[in-house]
Amino acid sequence: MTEEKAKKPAKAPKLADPVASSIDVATQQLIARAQELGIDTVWDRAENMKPCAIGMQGTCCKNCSMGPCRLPLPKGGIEGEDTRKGLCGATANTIAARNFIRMVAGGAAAHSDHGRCVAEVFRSVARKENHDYKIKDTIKLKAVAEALNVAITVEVDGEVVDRDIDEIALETAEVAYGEWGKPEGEIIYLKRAPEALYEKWKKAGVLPRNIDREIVEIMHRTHMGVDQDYKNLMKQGARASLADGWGGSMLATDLQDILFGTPYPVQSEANLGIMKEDHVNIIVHGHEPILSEMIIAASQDPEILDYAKSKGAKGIQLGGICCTANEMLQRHGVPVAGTFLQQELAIITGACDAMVVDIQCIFQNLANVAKCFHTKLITTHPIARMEQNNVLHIEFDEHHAMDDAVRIVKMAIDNFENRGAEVMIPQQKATQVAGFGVESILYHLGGTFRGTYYTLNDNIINGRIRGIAGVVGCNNARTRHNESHITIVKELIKNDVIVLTTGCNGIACAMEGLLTPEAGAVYCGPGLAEVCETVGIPPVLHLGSCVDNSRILLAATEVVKAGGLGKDICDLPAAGSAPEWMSEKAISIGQYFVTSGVYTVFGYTFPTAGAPVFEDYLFNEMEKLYGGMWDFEADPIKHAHKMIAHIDAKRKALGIDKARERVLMDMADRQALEA
Ligand code: BF8
Repeated sequence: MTEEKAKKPAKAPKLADPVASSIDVATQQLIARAQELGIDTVWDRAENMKPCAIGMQGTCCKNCSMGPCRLPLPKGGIEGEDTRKGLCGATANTIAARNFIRMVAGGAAAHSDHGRCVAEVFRSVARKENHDYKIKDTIKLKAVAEALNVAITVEVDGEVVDRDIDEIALETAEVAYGEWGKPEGEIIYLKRAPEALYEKWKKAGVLPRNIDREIVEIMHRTHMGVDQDYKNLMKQGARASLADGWGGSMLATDLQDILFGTPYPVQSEANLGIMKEDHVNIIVHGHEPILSEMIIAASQDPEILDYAKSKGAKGIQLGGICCTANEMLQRHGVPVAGTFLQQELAIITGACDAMVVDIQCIFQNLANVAKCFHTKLITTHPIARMEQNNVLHIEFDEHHAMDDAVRIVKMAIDNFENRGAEVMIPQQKATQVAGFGVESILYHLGGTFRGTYYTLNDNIINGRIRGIAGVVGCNNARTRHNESHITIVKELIKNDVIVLTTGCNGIACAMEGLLTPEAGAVYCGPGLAEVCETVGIPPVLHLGSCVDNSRILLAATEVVKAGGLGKDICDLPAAGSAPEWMSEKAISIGQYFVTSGVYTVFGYTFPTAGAPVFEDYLFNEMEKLYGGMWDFEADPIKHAHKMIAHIDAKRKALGIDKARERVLMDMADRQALEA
């Protein structure tokens, strides 16, 4: 290299175009604001670092130090035999399958370890070792106990009486906790699935034994020189995904509902405009409601509120980011500050007095952004710390949870007076109704007297509702923020497909105003609009955080049980989607949807494109085993229409594709349809 070349000044980093980065005006404004202040955000970094093409194709193996072995797909594809192989001889299929199921393991581990923490808190409450948390929902406790084969009644002197609730809680806690590592048997909740589906899993040999074992086995099988058959690798991927969806995630949801209350519809708001200039703003970010529940309680304490007022604030404004947002929203109506991609922006408002984080989806760059403002960035979880020295760590311990929460909230209040002049809170926020779940859908669509899913099924059979879509998942800085989420959801509801949402899709829909009953008349086809108006529900039902995708599995099971739409989840006119996915958790969720019989389409990119044979196995062959399969479509309109085409094919198979006279069906009518 010549001296002249070596001295060439480094190029200034490129800046993202705010309008091209997001469809949301508040987000655009704050990206521009960050650029004015010389602070980089995820969108700027995405401009300056392109992803590795071979990694994106799923065919880079770095599982041993002879590699990384990189097997890119040749331009124009493979002609004839695929002779690509790594140093050990691993084929593109083996490498892509290993990488894919390692993503399943990562996602399943994240959800399930979250579930384990909740199970530990629940157990400490049941053992009466903990006084800050209490059991809030004893009805749910009894339902969960029964699902875990724990008796809720007992015979006394020949008479069956209710069992003591503390005893039920204790036994439920022990049984639930055992699901992570019991030495024998299978995950108990698998029996909650439709019988036909359980039998399919049994036949395929994928019934998970316990949660931890299936994740560990993925790490073993994908170690250098172990499993070298992509079909066999995927068998374990399917098994571990079930351990997540019907195991760790479902237990997380259930135990959270028992401890903190089962969600019912609540009205709230969404987007960065929920922050208030004259209030202490505390943004809680992450996933486990164990932290956020206590922060909510502390910030509502009259003494703490007086303390905030004594420091010149009018009150305390809590807001959530990511799935913590969804947890606080669905049980308390706490407004949502933003999606995964908006986390840096909450600090860039200059009005965030504390950002409190626990686990998952947290950018390390928050620490760098916080350095530019007065914001206290507080990590709280022993497994999720940051190296930067401006980050405070207050370890949240369930045994003195309230004390920890009070300390954190007071720290935010004390920081209120340190705000600089650079406050810029965007105006944008939208009204939303969230907090739906298996139980509330039962009530809303079934009514007080018909508390079942029959009415929903009748409306599907009649054709008012064409089908059901589960649209979930992340944002991704490689695609325009929220654009695919919103385009796909609007296209679905326009075509009378009711949408169940969770995670960052739920937040995106809230920001767009799709989570209001009024959205029915504005965006829906005539059938769905009529249902929304009659029942008073939004066309997009927000079911919570990403672990709450388990609610979608159980809602689908309830639809099967109500009759008239087949005997298995794969018979339903239903489809799944993650338009802007980025996380390993999304792959695990997608896989347990597929293994449970759901046609599941991912947007942006698919991590197996470099191994067409393996990809074909996921996209086509898997359906023969489980009734569900993967698909990929980056274009949001085509993506929605692939889902609608699948829904229509299922309607045809059920014989409900022809326009019918709209009659309320009774059981005999439904049975006749099934025959
Ligand atoms: O678990 S949707 S970006 S926040 S991973 Fe993360 Fe994705 Fe958002 Fe919740 Ni889920």
